[in-house]
Amino acid sequence: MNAVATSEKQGEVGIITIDSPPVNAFGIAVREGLHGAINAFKADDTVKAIVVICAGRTFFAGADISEFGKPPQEPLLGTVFAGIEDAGKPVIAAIHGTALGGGCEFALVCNFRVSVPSAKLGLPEVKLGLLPGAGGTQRLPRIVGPELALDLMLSGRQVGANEALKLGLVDELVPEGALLEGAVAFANRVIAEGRPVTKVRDRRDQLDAVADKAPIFAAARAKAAKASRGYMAPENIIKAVEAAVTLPFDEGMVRERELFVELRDSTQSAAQRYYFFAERQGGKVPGLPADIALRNIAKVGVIGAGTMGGGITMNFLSAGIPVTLMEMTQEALDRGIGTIRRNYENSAKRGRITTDEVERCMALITPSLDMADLSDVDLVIEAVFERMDVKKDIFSRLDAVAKPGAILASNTSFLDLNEIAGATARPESVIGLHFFSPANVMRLLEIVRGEKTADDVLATSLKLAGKIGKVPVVSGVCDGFIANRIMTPRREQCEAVILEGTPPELVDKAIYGFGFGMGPFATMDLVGLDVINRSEPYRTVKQDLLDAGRRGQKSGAGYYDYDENRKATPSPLVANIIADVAAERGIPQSPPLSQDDLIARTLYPVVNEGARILEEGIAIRASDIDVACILGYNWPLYTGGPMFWADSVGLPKIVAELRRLASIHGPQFEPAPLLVKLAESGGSFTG
Ligand code: T1G
Repeated sequence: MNAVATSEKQGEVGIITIDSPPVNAFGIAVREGLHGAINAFKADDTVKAIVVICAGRTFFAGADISEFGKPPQEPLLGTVFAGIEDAGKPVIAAIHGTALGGGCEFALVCNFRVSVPSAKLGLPEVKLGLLPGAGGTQRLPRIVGPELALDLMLSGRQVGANEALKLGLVDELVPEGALLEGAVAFANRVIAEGRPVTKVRDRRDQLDAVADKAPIFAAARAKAAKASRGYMAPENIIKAVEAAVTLPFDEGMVRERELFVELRDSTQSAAQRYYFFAERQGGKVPGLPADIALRNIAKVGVIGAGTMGGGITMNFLSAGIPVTLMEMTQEALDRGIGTIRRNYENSAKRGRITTDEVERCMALITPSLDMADLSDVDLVIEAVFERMDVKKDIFSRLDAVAKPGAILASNTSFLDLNEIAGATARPESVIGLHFFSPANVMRLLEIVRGEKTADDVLATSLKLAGKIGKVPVVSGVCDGFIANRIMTPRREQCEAVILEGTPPELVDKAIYGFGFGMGPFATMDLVGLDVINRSEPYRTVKQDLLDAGRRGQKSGAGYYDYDENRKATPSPLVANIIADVAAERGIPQSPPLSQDDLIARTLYPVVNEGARILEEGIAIRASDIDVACILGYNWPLYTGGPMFWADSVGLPKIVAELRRLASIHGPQFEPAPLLVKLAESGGSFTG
């Protein structure tokens, strides 16, 4: 045993308590302590049953993700679990909080599981590019059957204790706050009743319940092909469950280990484990005192009830924070509030919230047509037109009515926040809160720190981000902040290469094949070419298409032609327009680029922009850039984001290609000094 594991006896019940903040992950200290304690009780004949419980906020939350990639240290989790299985006496898992991954697998090794009703169990390894590698793929199907086991492991979703009880994942629920008492009482009953000590490994009833299992696996593969295109882990999970239903347990465990190691050693899993921590780094700002006093945000004002203002409002309503929602006209206000209600009602129809919760959220809205109504709120978020004159006017008037200490935030997506702050007498209380549309769905929140933004305003905003379920990334002030700025080169290069002779459908194929949800031209057709149309000082394909009435899918034609089912086909007319524009602009033609060359041409400049964002101090760390791209632009998670991906490609290779592109297309491709420095020194962005 050791500091994290303590043992005590209550009568014939041995109790092992593990206390390893923050989440009792199975790090080496926990494994050593638990293994030692189990062995001690195994050898103690006065102990007739063992209860394992965790202190703090949760039962074991799984393996210690930070230990992956380091040399494995005995006792491995498998060794600890073997000790449990061979204890020769009943072992009861006492569950609270979130028994996840190895924590859930631990519970499955135990002979019995008791839980408080608020606890949740799950096998989320797929989110880390892994599979449950401590017997979960072999034991879970033996309890809930292969079909539900596949659903739980492929989705990584958690199940509440009540559902777990129904599924047989938990044997008994005990009252909240009385977990240990309940578990010990359960143990004493097991002893008194002389209950047979069954092992999950020996059960086959659920495996044999369905004779023909082929359809189960076919359905799982079909679903994974859609939901997890490009990810390795789902197929390995499916293979491991196939082993569970076809092989004896021990052979199934060997197969599970093979499939787990393949994933553990993959770049995809390294990327997804990196991302797990990256999301949690975004809210950490060097130099911000941990004990800084935060401003109290009890009431929020939102100016603008349009798409963004309405979505922003919902974040606060759903977190139980009242919002005064202000618009210029009653009609706009009614429309905005109507959209909010419709959104909530749609969620209720899908069973995501109850109708009571819809009404509770709607009751938190105070409609307003007068800025004076914002005099009692603690934070105002402006979400109106992206025009500096409009924003400066609003902030100047807002400054006059908002109470002292109120935070004034802009949702601007690219305007200069310092200039906006300059329109007020409280620049220290001005900050950017850049939500991504749809604001009530997208988890990314870029928190834009102005030159004069006070530390407590920044700290308050970071805390608030967590309260409303957002993942914060702190950005300095520049055009486009982090996500929009870094992804601009991809749009620019995609639009450039079609003028050089590579058709849009090949560009879309490359970007989609890399792992983005859609190619850029298909996306523009989906969104509508007229929705975001920058006016350029030269002729563009996009403007020609708009002039020809080709506004995208909604008009039956855009970069592609669409049939009545909106099936896209390349358009000869578009090809002619592209050739025309290229000729008029004197753009040299070349054979269509290969898929690899298209990825280099369109995404290496994104990496280069990321290096510049770091050099300028706009982003605090490379992983913040990765979080912003993955959450803001659906950059494929299994690559880790542009900066992690660049490290996996190799920075010298990227520098060489950028220099080659610069020699052909001009200095905009020249690699940033930081990128060159890291490439030449063998460094990395995310190492
Ligand atoms: N390993 C290491 N650190 C972890 C961790 C883990 N498993 N889980 C959380 N942390 C850290 C986290 O980085 C943060 O640190 C702090 O704990 C609080 O986390 C063999 C191979 C448990 C639901 O995937 O889902 O088991 O930032 O901010 O919102 O088959 O953490 O404070 O320094 O998220 O209350 C499987 C991952 C692992 C669970 C709590 N397990 N964790 O959420 O707090 S692989 C998981 C979570 C495995 C086996 C396989 C959540 C949480 P810091 P937090 P939270």
